[in-house]
Amino acid sequence: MNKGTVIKSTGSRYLVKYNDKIINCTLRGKFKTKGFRTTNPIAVGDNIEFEITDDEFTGLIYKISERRNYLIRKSTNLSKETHIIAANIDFAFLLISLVKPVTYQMFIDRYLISCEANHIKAVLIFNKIDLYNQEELQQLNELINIYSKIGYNCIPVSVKENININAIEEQIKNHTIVISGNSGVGKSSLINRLQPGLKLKTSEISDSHEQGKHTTTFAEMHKIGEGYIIDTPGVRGFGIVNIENDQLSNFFPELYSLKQLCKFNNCTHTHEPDCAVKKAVETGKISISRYRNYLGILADDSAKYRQDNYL
Ligand SMILES: Nc1nc2c(ncn2[C@@H]2O[C@H](COP(=O)(O)OP(=O)(O)OP(=O)(O)O)[C@@H](O)[C@H]2O)c(=O)[nH]1
Ligand SMILES: [Mg+2]
Ligand SMILES: [Zn+2]
Repeated sequence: MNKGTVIKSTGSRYLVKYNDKIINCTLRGKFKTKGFRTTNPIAVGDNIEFEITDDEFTGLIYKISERRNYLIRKSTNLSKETHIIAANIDFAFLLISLVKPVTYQMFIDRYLISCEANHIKAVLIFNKIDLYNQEELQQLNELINIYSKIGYNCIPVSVKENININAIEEQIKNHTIVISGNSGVGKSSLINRLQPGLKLKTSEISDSHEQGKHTTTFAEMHKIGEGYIIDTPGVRGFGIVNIENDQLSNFFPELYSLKQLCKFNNCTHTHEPDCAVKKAVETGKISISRYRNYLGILADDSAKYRQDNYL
């Protein structure tokens, strides 16, 4: 049996990197992921075992190695089905833009919760700073302030104007990275900037809606220097998977770190007396926008299943 890594998946076919070759593989039989339903049993980044079939460049996948971690989201409206975005990653980059298109803070928070729950270090990259006006630059500063204070690396960049791209290279080094974000924020453009030879397809955002056009349609892993970066299709929302309400606050680092100081050890930081989190919100130690998003996700359980409410 040969061991390889999935670098692209198009539903029924998988491109597998094996030494310096690319093998076009299919699955042998049915693969099920334990514990939940998913639209894709094998994701980009999975290490698999396969056998070469008729010719040198096609193969059959027999086995997936255990995943170190994976990034997962709900796939469609009201669906219980989930989609594994990528597996075995060192950092999850979230590419954000404050204009054309606007990334909402609720989207950022849902993404971060998913990363925390799956033990993946997230990095927030704010792109298109060349387009920001005074007000948007102020908003940028506020967001960087909020998120860097609670431990997330924040990198403001302009892919277009080549500003601060070296900070991203510094973060990639020899790691494996997945990059996510709304359609049109510049994920593929960033990868082209890091490795111009790739010539990934990009397109202008639409004039009327200022939204991306879903240009990238399949996740794919690309080599960048000594590391790897997985480009993914843009998404509108990031549905949280398998997190119960009583666990939710554990995935907000600033809430989690105060939990011990609440009067009740099962405090949900909503109505309870002597709640250290509520006190910290009042004194401004915890960001009100983060706390509001926490309450929003808690209160509207069904929001976990509704795309429109992810914003
Ligand atoms: N002004 C400006 N435009 C940018 C910047 N980065 C990317 N763009 C433009 O944004 C548009 C969308 O870029 P893409 O790279 O296709 O976006 P994407 O995130 O890959 O989109 P999907 O594949 O649809 O998810 C393109 O027209 C880019 O030229 C930037 O820093 N500043
Ligand atoms: Mg793209
Ligand atoms: Zn509390």
